[in-house]
Amino acid sequence: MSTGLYSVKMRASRQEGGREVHISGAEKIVEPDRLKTICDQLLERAVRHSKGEADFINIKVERVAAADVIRRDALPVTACEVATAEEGRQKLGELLERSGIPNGEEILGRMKETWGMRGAMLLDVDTLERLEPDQGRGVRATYMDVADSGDDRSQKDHFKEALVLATKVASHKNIVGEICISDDPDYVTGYFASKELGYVRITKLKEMGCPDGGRIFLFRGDEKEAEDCIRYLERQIMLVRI
Ligand code: PML
Repeated sequence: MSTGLYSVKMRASRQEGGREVHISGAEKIVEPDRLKTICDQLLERAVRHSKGEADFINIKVERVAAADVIRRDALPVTACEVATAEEGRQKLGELLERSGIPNGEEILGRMKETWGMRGAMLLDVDTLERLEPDQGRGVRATYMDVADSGDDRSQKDHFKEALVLATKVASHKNIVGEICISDDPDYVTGYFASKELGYVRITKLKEMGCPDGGRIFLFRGDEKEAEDCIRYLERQIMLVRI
């Protein structure tokens, strides 16, 4: 029996007025016998997206050694119902405070720098310095999936994909929290996540129809730890038990 797995990544975009507009992206880690089905499903997702037609679709398949994969339980999930985006933002401020993160208002004000970035901002919570080597791109948390492969994977599941990503991100020792607002105009639920507070869903963080969204990974540590954290976020392979 083969012990290898495959990482499959899909990315779809369109050129608009000389710039690349992101349409859809997803990734999976799959057993060899599911590789073709998953590629078909991701292709299907790329060509039928509410953000319109793609003119560039990339599907990248890489073999990964089973020994390089680590497994973690998902963060515990709680939900916080709010009536307005303003109330949601206040909730984020409270969660930052409860996490011992200073400068909450300033950090929330930095969210707008993430609009349109492919990756996340990696922010030193004490100095408020951005730590990504390429600030236009940000840091991409990648090489992760749900541990159980019996799922129907043909539809995007914002919650499940975000929980997997948040679990991987929060598992690094120097990450003290994460803030996420979806960039999907039809999806207003976002979250705060950390080792201590788990994954806290906030039901409204923006107005319906608004395309602005992004992520900030909140970091505390030194320069060498920042390098290790970026390597971990971008390269470590993780399967998350949900
Ligand atoms: C995204 O669009 O990628 C972010 C999804 C956030 C999911 C929030 C949730 O439903 O818990």
